[in-house]
Amino acid sequence: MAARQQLTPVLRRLQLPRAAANINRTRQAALQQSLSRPVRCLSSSRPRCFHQTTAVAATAKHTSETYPDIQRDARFAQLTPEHVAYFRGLLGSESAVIDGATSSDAADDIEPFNSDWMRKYRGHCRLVLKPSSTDEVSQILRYCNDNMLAVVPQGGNTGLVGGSVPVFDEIVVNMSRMNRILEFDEVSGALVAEAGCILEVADQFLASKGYIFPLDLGAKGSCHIGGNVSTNAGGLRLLRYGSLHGTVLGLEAVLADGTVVDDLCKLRKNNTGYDLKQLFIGAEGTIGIVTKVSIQCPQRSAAQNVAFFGLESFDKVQQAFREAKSQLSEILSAFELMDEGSQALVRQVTNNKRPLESQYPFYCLIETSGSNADHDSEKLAAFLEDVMEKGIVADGTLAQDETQIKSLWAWREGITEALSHLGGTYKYDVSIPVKDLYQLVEDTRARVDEAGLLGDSDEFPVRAVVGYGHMGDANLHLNVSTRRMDPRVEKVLEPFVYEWIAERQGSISAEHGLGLMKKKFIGYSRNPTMVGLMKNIKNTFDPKGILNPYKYL
Ligand code: FAD
Ligand code: 2HG
Ligand code: ZN
Repeated sequence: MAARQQLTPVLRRLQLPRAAANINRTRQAALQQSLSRPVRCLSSSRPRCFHQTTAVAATAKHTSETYPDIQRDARFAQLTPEHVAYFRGLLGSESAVIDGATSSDAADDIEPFNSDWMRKYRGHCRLVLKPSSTDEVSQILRYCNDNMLAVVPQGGNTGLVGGSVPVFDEIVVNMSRMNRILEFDEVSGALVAEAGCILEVADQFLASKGYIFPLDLGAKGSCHIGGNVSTNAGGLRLLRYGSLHGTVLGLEAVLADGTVVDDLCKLRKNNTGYDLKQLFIGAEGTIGIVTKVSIQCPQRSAAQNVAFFGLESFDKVQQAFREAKSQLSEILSAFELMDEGSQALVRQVTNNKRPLESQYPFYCLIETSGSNADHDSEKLAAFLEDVMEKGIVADGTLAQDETQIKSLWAWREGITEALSHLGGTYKYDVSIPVKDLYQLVEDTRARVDEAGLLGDSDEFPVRAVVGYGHMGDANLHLNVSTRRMDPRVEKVLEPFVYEWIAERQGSISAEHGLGLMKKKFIGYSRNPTMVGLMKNIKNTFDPKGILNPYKYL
């Protein structure tokens, strides 16, 4: 707090008058001077430290109640004590089998595997299996296929579309015990690890070798790399490192009948027929269980810098993005967008001090990663100076050390978690041409408001309609934050949002996948021929349909 008071004048000097398009000479000199000195204005509280108690129900309604039109597939067998005995015999250790089928004591232990991260989807699973090897996964699936037992592959269970939990009594095959790092080539940067390895663990291992995992996201402390591959997760640095379709070198997966597909290539180049591994990237557990992943990891940058700034309009956000690409080019590693509504909710939940003195309709977070700290921070400061001078950015701050970098990132990474403390959230993860990106938030807000559902007091189900996301990838997260779930809200939002996206040839799922949530809506982004081809692929890999049934295919 003392530090903040002391340094506030520096911040003020950084701030331009709201309408300023040009900057006079004296001001320019002051700005130059202040930008060349690092700013210390950030909250000292730890990121992701939430004070408000959750308004979300401790347990969700069962999915089977919420979606009465989905019926249990009668072809699937009911679990019997004989089935459970087989799995106990196979997996041995007590902790590898959570059995709620033959014992009623396991109800509490099973619950976390039945409910998703948002507490929006909840299944009736009575058996959780935790294999520790590819061979065990293979034997589990072969047995399930022979006995018509349906299965849900599960990683860290952080998915946001209801794909990772059962709908009825499917068996959960949880991958958390297959968590070993198997190989790392310090020359090529190829990492091979088991699917249940936690993303942050893999990244920390790589940090010790001077490398970085080419994916980063807010759920890194819980999600698995197998889950990341299965959802084709995008995250915060796709702008720099590209999608998993490019960085995954190979994988190992087990098909529904127990066949092990060994495509654990460690080479960047391999043009030998169809690239079948690509089918598993983003398949969401519908065609096989990913057991191992081989991935190309880039060198970790020696220097990281972060800037956070406020802007008056979405038009200015687009201008700032163009300038960032041209001025920061090869060192730019993230360009993230947050609107004022999303930041107000983070503030409401965390009580943390805002990075900037005033409030603006939009904020951007820019990260650079390069090899020379001084050079990169000079470049970033010069960029910030330039965009402020041109009247594109109204106010900005540069992080000075690791703690400040983390604090600034928390204003972006912490949005999803903050909203989860405030009630339910309707989430739409879309990509559309950048020029239209924020219009969706405005149109949705107007629509919810017109329906009389949006307001500041308790009588209104919707608290706020906010937008944020990966500006660098034209990926918007439209979040409708509610005080309670209310069917009227969903009716106003769906299919409106999907129609809006389809009219602009956008994608109704940029990075989270389809899961159960978007099952009905796949047709807004994929034509019948493509959906038909997907079904053919599903039938080839999983002819009895035991893998993740009821989800998007
Ligand atoms: P799960 O949630 O367990 O499963 C997801 C899907 O993959 C399910 O369909 C499941 O059946 C399948 N699956 C899991 N493991 C396997 C396997 N080994 N083999 C076959 N199928 C499998 N996503 C992004 O893309 N970008 C983000 O920036 C991002 N940020 C997030 C921030 C927060 C706070 C949270 C809670 C989520 C975020 N997500 C994000 C969503 C989620 O973290 C990702 O989708 C992640 O990749 C899921 O990994 P998981 O291990 O938790 O998978
Ligand atoms: C993010 O970018 C994640 O923060 C989650 O993809 C987005 O909660 C969301 O809608
Ligand atoms: Zn995202």
